[in-house]
Amino acid sequence: MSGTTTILIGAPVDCGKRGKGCLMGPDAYRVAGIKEILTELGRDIRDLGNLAPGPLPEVTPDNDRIHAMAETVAWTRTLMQAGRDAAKLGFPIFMGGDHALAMGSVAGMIQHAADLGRPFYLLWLDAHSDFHTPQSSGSGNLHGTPVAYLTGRDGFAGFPTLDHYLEPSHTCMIGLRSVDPAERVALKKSPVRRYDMRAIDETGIARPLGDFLAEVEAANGMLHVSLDVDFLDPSIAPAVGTTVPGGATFREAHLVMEMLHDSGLVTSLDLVELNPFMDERGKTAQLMVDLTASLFGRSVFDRPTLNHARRF
Ligand code: Z70
Ligand code: MN
Ligand code: MN
Ligand code: MN
Repeated sequence: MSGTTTILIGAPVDCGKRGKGCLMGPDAYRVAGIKEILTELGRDIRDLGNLAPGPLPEVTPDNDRIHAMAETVAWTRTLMQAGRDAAKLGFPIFMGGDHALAMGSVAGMIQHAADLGRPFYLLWLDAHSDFHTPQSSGSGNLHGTPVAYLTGRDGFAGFPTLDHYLEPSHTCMIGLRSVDPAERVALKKSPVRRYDMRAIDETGIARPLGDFLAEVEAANGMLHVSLDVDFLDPSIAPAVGTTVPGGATFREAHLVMEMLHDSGLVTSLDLVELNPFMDERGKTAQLMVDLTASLFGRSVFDRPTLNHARRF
């Protein structure tokens, strides 16, 4: 991980779906001690506080199912700029907020990587593929669309046009178990790498992740990790709007974070979909912070061999 400065960006985005509560996420991470825990791991923390979306643009949604498009566009602009600025100073952590925030956070990181002339990669840890366009989305919830937007799929008129888009082949989704038919059709035609829970059961989670990390390393890429609470099994992470059974276990999730740490490749992170209103005595917020600690190097013992990318 480059440098020691970590920039906490509060992104209380709550417009990506109808159910409310993700706006409390950033403060729940602070209460769970994100700053103190990362400080202990040697990071120099700057907390930018909670951002607010800019002025609402005049936009016309593609269809009347789409929920809160203007607000989502405003957040996308704000987070793209804030992320781009933060990435010049250190490692940005976007504390969500729902997954619609990734339209801005990841867009900013893509532009930052392009500024540096480095290839950009995205690891999407989620039960969902979030690969809908505004046309294919049945729910109209824009938190189900960021990967489609970021890879430059058609249908996002009114959203910011990007100078650089994400290469679909540089995207890896792990944890999938709720993919809608239209997303499945689109993914089938796309080189996005995707691993569902069956793949994890068959090979373990280390293999697909190790393969992807080896590719990022070979390309000298920058890697953004977008961690959706529902990647985790709801028994360990209940604080989420729609629970999907069969998620990653505590040990799988920590292993992912430990491997990411050892790879040294991760340059930015989203923590998304935490709904503290649905939590049980803060356990989900605490787990997300503990996983972040693993990503920043917390471990029981030092490992003699770094670079898990080559070990699986
Ligand atoms: C479904 C939709 C979704 C959560 C993303 C679900 C999207 N594919 N849900 N994250 N929790 O509505 O588009
Ligand atoms: Mn998601
Ligand atoms: Mn999800
Ligand atoms: Mn490539």
